[in-house]
Amino acid sequence: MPQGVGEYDFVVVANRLPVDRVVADDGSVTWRTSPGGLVTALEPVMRRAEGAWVGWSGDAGEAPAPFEGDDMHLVPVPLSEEEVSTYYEGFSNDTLWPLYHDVIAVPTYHRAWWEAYVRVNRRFAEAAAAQASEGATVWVQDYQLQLVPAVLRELRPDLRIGFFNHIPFPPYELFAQMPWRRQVIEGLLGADLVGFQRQSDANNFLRVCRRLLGIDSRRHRLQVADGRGGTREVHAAAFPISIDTPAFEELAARPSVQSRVAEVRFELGAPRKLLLGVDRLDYTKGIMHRLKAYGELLDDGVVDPEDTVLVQVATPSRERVDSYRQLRDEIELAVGRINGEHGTIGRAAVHYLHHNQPREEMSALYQAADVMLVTALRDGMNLVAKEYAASRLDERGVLVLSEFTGAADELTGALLVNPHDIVGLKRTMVQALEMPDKEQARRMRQLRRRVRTHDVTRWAEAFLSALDTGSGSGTTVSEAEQAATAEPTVELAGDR
Ligand code: GDG
Repeated sequence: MPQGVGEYDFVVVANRLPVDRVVADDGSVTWRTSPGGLVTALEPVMRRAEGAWVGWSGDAGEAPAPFEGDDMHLVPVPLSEEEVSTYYEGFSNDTLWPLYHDVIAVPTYHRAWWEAYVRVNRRFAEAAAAQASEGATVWVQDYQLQLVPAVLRELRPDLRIGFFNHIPFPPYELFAQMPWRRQVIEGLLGADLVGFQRQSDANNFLRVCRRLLGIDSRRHRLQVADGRGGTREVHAAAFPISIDTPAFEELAARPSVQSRVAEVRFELGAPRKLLLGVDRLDYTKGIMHRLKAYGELLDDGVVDPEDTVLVQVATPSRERVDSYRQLRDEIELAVGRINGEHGTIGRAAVHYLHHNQPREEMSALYQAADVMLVTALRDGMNLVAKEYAASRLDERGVLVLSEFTGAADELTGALLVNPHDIVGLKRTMVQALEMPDKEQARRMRQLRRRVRTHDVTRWAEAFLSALDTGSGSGTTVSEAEQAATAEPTVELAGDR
């Protein structure tokens, strides 16, 4: 009989619980749903499943006792101040995040951070093992918890374990930098199903397994040792995440949001054209490239600040990590320069908002924007691109979308750009600003069709049914693609 059997048939394990702590004036504590890509995506799934969610509350120190949230049992995992800085800000956000995003920033490798990562991953796995019923399904989320599947399997071989990676999975040549690369892969291989955003991410993972561990894969299946002298199968495939499309449509149609759309444009001085960027303030999002292109269009006189404005929402993120502080300074310097040169009294060229917007305001901004700029240098999916499409009930607006986002594989109605090519980006921005209504409608219909037929419910169902049956297919990797990447295994000293 497995140890520590709990009562929940479905358990999500994620770095964060989907809540923020709110302290009232009288000192009483309540919990409010918090924004963010992962929460936005899983909230509707959890509501239906009535399972348990294991995660960190967001506050360092002792964890609160488990409590009931909206139709789910919430199980806080404690992180000390030191672990927030080593496991979370350090290894997760300053080692893995830059390494998995094409080393746009230089990853930092610290042994003490790795040790904290191992310790905290074990803690999450133990907490999940204590909640899961006999034979339960456990769905582990994201790069902060890559060792959880293997620890969980060791503790509870009876479980069905899925892992979904929300961020890109890097090519072997970059992944190989990591001193603890074998341990990370072995951690992931504890799962029955490892899901990725894009086909190329799944390909990268399979290639890393082959080169580092010599594991052969037939189609998208890997044969790994089961620890009892036999083998078991691990399935790797792409499951592109999406949004709760009906909820975005309902929000967009609300009369209060509709009147806010007109108000936003009026408050911005009734510009002829409004461009919008919405991102967490992160170096992966290409905010500087976008500002550079926009600034040059103003300098060149191609765009007139009298009739065109850019609104950039840059939500605060990871503010204690150095590279994020530096980026904030760079962005604010660039915005200041553009406004200094092209703004007039009462009319800024760039409206920059560095604070969280309510959902209603986000919807109004999406609907007010003629051009949505998503210029990420690397992004697992990018939900903002999909939210923009879902919000455009009027079938107007143009999405300028980086080819380095997962969303670019699906949103063929967008104008695709390489954000590093500033000339190309400027040209595409002008094309978007000048696009006739008819072409806007044609392209927007494609975008909307895609997000309506492929919403977050479908994503979760596809993943969970593949996990359940072991036979399901995400977007699987063809044998031809795998053959094209066949390479020898590397054996280097120090890999253990
Ligand atoms: C990771 C991956 C992947 C942002 N500002 C506000 C706000 N948001 C919401 C957006 C959107 C979410 O946050 C951001 O999601 P993204 O997908 O754009 O990016 P990441 O946060 O980097 O998410 C990403 C995602 O996980 C899911 O797998 O797509 O590639 O990096 O939903 O709307 N929401 C509100 N106010 C804000 O100011 N209400």
